[in-house]
Amino acid sequence: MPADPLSGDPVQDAPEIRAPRRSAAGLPGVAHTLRTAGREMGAARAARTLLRVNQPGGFDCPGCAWPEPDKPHTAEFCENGAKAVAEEATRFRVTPAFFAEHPVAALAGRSGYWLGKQGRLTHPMYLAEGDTHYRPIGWDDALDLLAAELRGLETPDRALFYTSGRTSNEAAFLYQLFVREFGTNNLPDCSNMCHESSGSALTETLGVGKGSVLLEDLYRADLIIVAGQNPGTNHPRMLSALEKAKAGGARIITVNPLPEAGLERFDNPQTARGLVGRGIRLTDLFLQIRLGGDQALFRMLNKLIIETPGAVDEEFVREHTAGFGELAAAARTAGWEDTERATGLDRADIERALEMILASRRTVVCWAMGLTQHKHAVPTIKEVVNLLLLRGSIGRPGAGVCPVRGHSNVQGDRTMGIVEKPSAEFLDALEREFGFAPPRRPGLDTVEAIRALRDGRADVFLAMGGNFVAASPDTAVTEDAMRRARLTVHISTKLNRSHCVTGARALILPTLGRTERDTQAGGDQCVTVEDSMGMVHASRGRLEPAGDLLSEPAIVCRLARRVLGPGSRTPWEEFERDYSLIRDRIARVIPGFEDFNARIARPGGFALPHAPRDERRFPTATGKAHFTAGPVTFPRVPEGRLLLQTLRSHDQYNTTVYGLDDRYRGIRGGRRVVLVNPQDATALGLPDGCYADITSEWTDGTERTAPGFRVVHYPTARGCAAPYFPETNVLVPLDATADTSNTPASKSVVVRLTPTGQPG
Ligand SMILES: Nc1nc2c(c(=O)[nH]1)N[C@H]1C(S)=C(S)[C@@H](COP(=O)(O)OP(=O)(O)OC[C@H]3O[C@@H](n4cnc5c(=O)[nH]c(N)nc54)[C@H](O)[C@@H]3O)O[C@H]1N2
Ligand SMILES: Nc1nc2c(c(=O)[nH]1)N[C@H]1C(S)=C(S)[C@@H](COP(=O)(O)OP(=O)(O)OC[C@H]3O[C@@H](n4cnc5c(=O)[nH]c(N)nc54)[C@H](O)[C@@H]3O)O[C@H]1N2
Ligand code: SF4
Ligand SMILES: [Mo]
Repeated sequence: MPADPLSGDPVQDAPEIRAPRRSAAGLPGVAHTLRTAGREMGAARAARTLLRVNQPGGFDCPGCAWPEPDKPHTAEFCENGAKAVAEEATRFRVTPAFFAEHPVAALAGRSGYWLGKQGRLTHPMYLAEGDTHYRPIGWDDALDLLAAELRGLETPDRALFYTSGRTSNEAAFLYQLFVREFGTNNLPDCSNMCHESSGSALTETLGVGKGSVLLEDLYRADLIIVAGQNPGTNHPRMLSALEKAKAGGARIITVNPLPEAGLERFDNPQTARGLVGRGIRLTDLFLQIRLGGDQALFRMLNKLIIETPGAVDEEFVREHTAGFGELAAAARTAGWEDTERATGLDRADIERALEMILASRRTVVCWAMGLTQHKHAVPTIKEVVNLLLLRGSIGRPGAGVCPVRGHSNVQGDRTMGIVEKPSAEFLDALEREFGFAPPRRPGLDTVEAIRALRDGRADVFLAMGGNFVAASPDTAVTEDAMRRARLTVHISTKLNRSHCVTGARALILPTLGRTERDTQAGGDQCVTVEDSMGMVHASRGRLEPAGDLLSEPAIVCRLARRVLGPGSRTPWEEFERDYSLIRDRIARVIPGFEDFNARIARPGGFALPHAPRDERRFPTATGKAHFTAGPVTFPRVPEGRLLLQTLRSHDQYNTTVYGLDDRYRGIRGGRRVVLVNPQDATALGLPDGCYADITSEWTDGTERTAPGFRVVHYPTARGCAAPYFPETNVLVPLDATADTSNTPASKSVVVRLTPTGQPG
């Protein structure tokens, strides 16, 4: 059996293939939830803990960023939320004894799945230069060591400060404050690989880089378009919201190369009918689009809207927008032949979509990684905005843009200033409040950070959560780059690959998760998060901490005091003692957080202001919403090649693999599968169940191979293929990124499949 060149794991994990399911959740989902949670957490503890997810006084689900409804049920979580909780609240532990037993080189040979299953990190650990094992280190020594390294840098810009999106608002605010007081804007984050394209497109066109709808808007919509998103797996409770919207008369168009289980049918496990019945059909029109065809689709729809008398909301366009003429001129040139080629859709389907759009006064478009991770992601999302502007569906109840965010607080982290290219207003506000001059030079994003490490322009890499080497593109290049660092440091809850592929020296700083009690000198603390719809609320964990852990805010405060010394006027010690003092400062720096402490006392929290939604005000340079009209593009794929997207199975959270099954897609017991349209597979000589190597071909002539994937004949769009990440990140070239947002284009990789073995 061949070994994976990076992990050394056997690559043929012999997945079993069955027919995909058409509906999501229902009884199998409930059974699965209880089984997983019980195994990791123990049955009684699991039951007690899960009852506090998303409840007032409880903790925020560490899964995705989908908002809670105002009046929660007693069981306000989904199967994948329960898995996220179980993964964090597991009984298993990675102790100093574990590290004594396993050399780092051996850990680097294990799969991410195995590493994650070992349990929670319990002690700070240090890997000295040339040493074979991590050894325990005290908190003071660990932080002294890191501080000395940072202070010794030639310039603060030689340090990189990554953030993943689970970090609370309080920790994120302190972290960026420390990093800027230290003197750099090098704050790459997971958003750079995620919704950066949405932020870029929305800021330019609407003036606010966030979604403009609340849950109530979904319930009031006439039409919801879900493009490039798989909510059944990644935002499961969105299906309950879609169900409710349908009950209120909404229709749903799904745009996706894959027929995804939940969007087809949904068995709501919180209703008796959903548990035992056949579920409700959610999608009214399924547009099985080719990867990367969305810009062409939306441009054609916009052309048809403009050409239909009375279809454009002229009053809205006149009062609130600029650039209509340019869009109208560009749209005129859109032709059916090109549109059909780009989208793989036929004219009749697009015309049916048009009818549904024209019949709707209140339209919401939801999207996720299917739109953001393409070379032309930003213009694609701008084309979505064009459609909503043409119809006046921005700043009207029941209508708007809904980029559905990933990590549970990734949106909040951005609001708190985790951004490598901060606005001048934000820096001015920090300067006023804290009395230091923040650096004005733009910092490095994720891809630029990898280049800096690769090229010897950075020495220290510090991560607030996440699994940078596994989540980032071009695994071989990224791992090589990381090995060139002088010191790599991870503030983490669970063991992962980033702890095994390190710089010359490495530290693991174990931290509290959402589910755990956070006790400081000032008493038990809560933190806050912001969901995908800009709702902010408190989160309070109750479980006993898993080991000798410090909270994320405490780690930042203690590090900041060591690095900045007495010269810092920031009251780091007080911030560590009492998080409400951090919130008082947030309230003074970030608009929308006035009376922060008082307002989180209210169950459900509060909504941040959103000018386009609340008052049809567009804080762009011109004060208007902008139509945009760039050229339409789509990925070209040479003969005999396929266009590959890398996506999530139902049994993972990004790089955290919960299990080896993708129940909805009929895959069991393995992850190295690639879904291919049966006609394409047959034409390429790839029988169902055969094994193949996947090789990506990049424009500079370089090739990258991921060996040993089982080919699954699957009803995806023609010309397209889909395996899971992170195994296939090795195929995504570092330079293959979206224009403007620099997000890795991990949903459009040109590949060829080379058969290596017959069906087993
Ligand atoms: N259980 C679970 N929940 C999660 C996560 C997880 O890993 N596991 N991750 C979290 C994070 S960080 C994020 S960002 C979100 C991700 O949520 P999603 O974006 O739903 O995640 P993906 O699995 O990447 O799925 C992309 C979807 O877009 C479709 N797609 C791909 N390319 C195209 C295209 O060109 N056009 C169109 N129209 N569709 C396309 C795919 O077929 C797939 O259905 O989920 C969050 N929630
Ligand atoms: N090919 C490909 N690559 C992708 C994507 C894709 O679709 N295709 N998606 C991209 C996207 S959308 C994203 S968001 C990124 C995700 O990139 P990351 O956010 O970097 O990765 P995760 O796998 O979510 O990080 C998991 C680790 O976070 C740590 N952790 C968990 N909870 C906590 C906590 O509360 N505090 C701290 N300090 N640590 C914690 C644990 O140690 C765990 O191992 O991956 C990106 N990479
Ligand atoms: S939808 Fe997301 S936030 Fe809600 S319970 Fe499920 S994983 Fe957690
Ligand atoms: Mo994400």
